[in-house]
Amino acid sequence: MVKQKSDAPEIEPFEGPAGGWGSVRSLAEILPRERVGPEALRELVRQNKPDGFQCVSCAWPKPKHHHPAEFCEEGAKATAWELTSYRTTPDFFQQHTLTELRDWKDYDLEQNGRLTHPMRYDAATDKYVACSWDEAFAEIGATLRPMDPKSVVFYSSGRTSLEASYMYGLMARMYGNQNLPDSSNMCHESTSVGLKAAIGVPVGTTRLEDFETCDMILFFGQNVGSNAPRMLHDLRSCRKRGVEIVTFNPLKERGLERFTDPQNPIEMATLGETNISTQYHQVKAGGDLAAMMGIAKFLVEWHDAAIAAGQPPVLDTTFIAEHTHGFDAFVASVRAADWDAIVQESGLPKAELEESARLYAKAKAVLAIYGMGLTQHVKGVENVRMVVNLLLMRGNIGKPGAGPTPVRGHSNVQGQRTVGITEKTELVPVERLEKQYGFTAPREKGLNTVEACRGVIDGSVKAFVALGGNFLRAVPETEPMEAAWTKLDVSVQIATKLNRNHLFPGKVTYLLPCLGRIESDVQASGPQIVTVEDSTSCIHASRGKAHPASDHLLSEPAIVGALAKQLLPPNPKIDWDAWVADYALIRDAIEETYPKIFPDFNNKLFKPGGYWKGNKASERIWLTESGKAEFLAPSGLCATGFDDAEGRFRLMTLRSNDQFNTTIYGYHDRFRGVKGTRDVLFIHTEDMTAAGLSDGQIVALESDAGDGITRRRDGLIVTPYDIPRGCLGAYYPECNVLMPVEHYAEESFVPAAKSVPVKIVAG
Ligand SMILES: Nc1nc2c(c(=O)[nH]1)N[C@H]1C(S)=C(S)[C@@H](COP(=O)(O)OP(=O)(O)OC[C@H]3O[C@@H](n4cnc5c(=O)[nH]c(N)nc54)[C@H](O)[C@@H]3O)O[C@H]1N2
Ligand SMILES: Nc1nc2c(c(=O)[nH]1)N[C@H]1C(S)=C(S)[C@@H](COP(=O)(O)OP(=O)(O)OC[C@H]3O[C@@H](n4cnc5c(=O)[nH]c(N)nc54)[C@H](O)[C@@H]3O)O[C@H]1N2
Ligand SMILES: [Mo]
Repeated sequence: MVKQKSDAPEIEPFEGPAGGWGSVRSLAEILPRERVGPEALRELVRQNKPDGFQCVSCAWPKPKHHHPAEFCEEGAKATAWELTSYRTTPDFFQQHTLTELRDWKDYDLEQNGRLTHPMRYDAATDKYVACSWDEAFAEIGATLRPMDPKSVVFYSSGRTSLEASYMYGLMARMYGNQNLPDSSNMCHESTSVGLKAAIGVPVGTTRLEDFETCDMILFFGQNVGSNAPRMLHDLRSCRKRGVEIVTFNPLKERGLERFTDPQNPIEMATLGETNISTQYHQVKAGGDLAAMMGIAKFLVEWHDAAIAAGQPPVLDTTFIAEHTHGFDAFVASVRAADWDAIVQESGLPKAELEESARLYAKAKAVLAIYGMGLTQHVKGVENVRMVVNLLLMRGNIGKPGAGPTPVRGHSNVQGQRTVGITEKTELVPVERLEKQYGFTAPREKGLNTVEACRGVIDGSVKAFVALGGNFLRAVPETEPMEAAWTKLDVSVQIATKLNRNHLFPGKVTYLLPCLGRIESDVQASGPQIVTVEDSTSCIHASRGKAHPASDHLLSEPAIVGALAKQLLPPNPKIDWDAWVADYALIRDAIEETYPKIFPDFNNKLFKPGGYWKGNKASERIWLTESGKAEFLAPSGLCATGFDDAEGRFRLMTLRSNDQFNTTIYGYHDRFRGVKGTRDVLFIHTEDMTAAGLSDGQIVALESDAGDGITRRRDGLIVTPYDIPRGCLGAYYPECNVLMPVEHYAEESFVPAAKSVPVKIVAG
């Protein structure tokens, strides 16, 4: 593979819709880009179907009645990325030192292709060298066994199956810790914390069917066209029924504006398109608390007036009385909120908030869909709680067509939590595990992602095992983290492709290549399936059929099983080899640990649309402390957690439509009109002029967190854009270098990636 350069940058507005011919053309570029064979096309047809494999991209649910092609442009990219014909072989590693590879871009590292052999880092030559699996497991085991379990971290990224995740969490607990941070700690943990406290379940309450019965959608901070494009079909059907879609997003995201269904020949031929949002409010980054407070304030005012005039109530007083707690304190805070402050903090005129409140006041069933625009703020948990407040005011939880609908990220990130990947003791059935496996499980809370970062930096974390992901690149504080990584005693990375995390070795370092979910996984008992849970709590089987990228790959369950055998003394109650030989036995074990969630697990795997694990809040059973759904008054109106100051901007770190998290598929962000570069800085024209900058000028950003630490990102192209004043946009992960590790959401510890305090400096 020749290292590729990005093209000459070009930035101009994109006029087309989401989907449409643009996505077809994009597909026509992707498949050749990865030089995939005919097998990839065969696999695309099996994608997201009941006997096929579950897409390795996002967690959006798969419908019961699927389309002929049940994949989107992004799903196709993810499939092609995994089935690429490029390979990163021992020969490649012979030719490049890690020092040299650290100059490569994320794109070039992954584009180099699938890892083929287990590799050990050799400090003398600064290269990875091929080794045998036995050698790898033996040395990792010998190094980790005598270590203090508290100094070892077991990270996982949300793609890993339920089976591998269950084994991994169990292995960590038997080894002696709950240091199980996962990608969800950087993502929807604000949801898990906020919803659990408010309505007693850590997940959304809705399912795909609810899109058929809602009459309004509130849509906050999720970029559907790039990050969950299959949802566009559901939104389009909603629009055809006249459902109002009211969107809050600082940026005009194309998928939230217009969509042409690539699977609809008439729409494609006539260049027809569906308008998605019926109202679009360009709220300031961090301004949603204020915007929602404005809507709540209108509702309360209209309710008071209606009652005074003897008209029907605007608030659902019956529901509130029967099902909720904390209403009076919440309403007092709504009454006390000041309109000028609401307008100032949201960045939205009062009339716009009134328009959305009008629709909300008359809607009968409302879905509130949201993503990282709410969760990745210092007040991310309060954002989630405020969504719940709004829904509760009109009884919009626990009835058809209504409820909170967080859009999860990785394809099994929600499922990992379900089967024990968590640092929190209260989220695992510890006693059941102890009985099932005859050991004493740790009770001390483990490390989440932010705490793991602190531990790496201060040296208290001495070993790091990663089941997938690209931790170093995904977390804040890039430079100190990279420097500290090389002081680790052990770094074990289980991965499919080479990424930047792999280029920072510890003293003992292994890179272990695994099968991807699309590939055929044959064990002693025959071909295996794995399972995943989608964003709506539906569990699906996934059967990989593609030929593995190399004969030397092991599956994730096989790698975890082999590590467990090394780390733990023999235990008559667990036969790791038998589990690896037949994953149905792992599912039996999962069923034994979680009998209510997985009854008869092995017999329900292929249900079209998945099988639903149930959700008490959707039945209006509230598993909260008070036994009711909880209102909570927010502590303020601004979610950023820092004060505004002269020259200080709120930086949103964004995904393009040509990346999956730290995996960069290419340098085009079609919907935002950016071509050939990721080094852009989106800025309002007036902010640009006020700062004396010009279009196309190269500048740098510096952290303005007031903690005395210099963090800097150079080489950004000033790009005037339709973005609220005082806010900036630039791409993740390149801008993580600007994020302080201590800038995270209160309670959930999610890094606050959507409002990073920065200032613009000369480039
Ligand atoms: N193709 C593709 N699919 C993906 C991913 C990917 O990288 N590529 N990543 C996966 C993962 S792990 C996740 S978590 C999801 C992420 O999917 P999203 O939740 O869509 O996350 P982001 O792309 O970070 O963008 C969030 C949106 O929030 C808006 N926003 C930023 N700040 C604010 C704010 O303060 N208020 C409001 N209302 N909006 C705001 C941004 O303009 C942007 O449109 O997607 C998953 N799916
Ligand atoms: N600034 C900023 N930072 C962010 C975010 C943001 O919006 N802004 N978003 C955050 C979010 S929501 C998330 S979820 C995290 C993502 O953090 P991670 O989940 O850690 O990162 P990914 O980029 O998804 O991981 C990509 C790597 O996973 C490996 N991989 C791919 N498939 C497989 C597989 O099947 N098995 C194994 N073992 N490995 C595999 C490949 O080697 C690939 O290089 O980043 C977070 N960081
Ligand atoms: Mo995520």
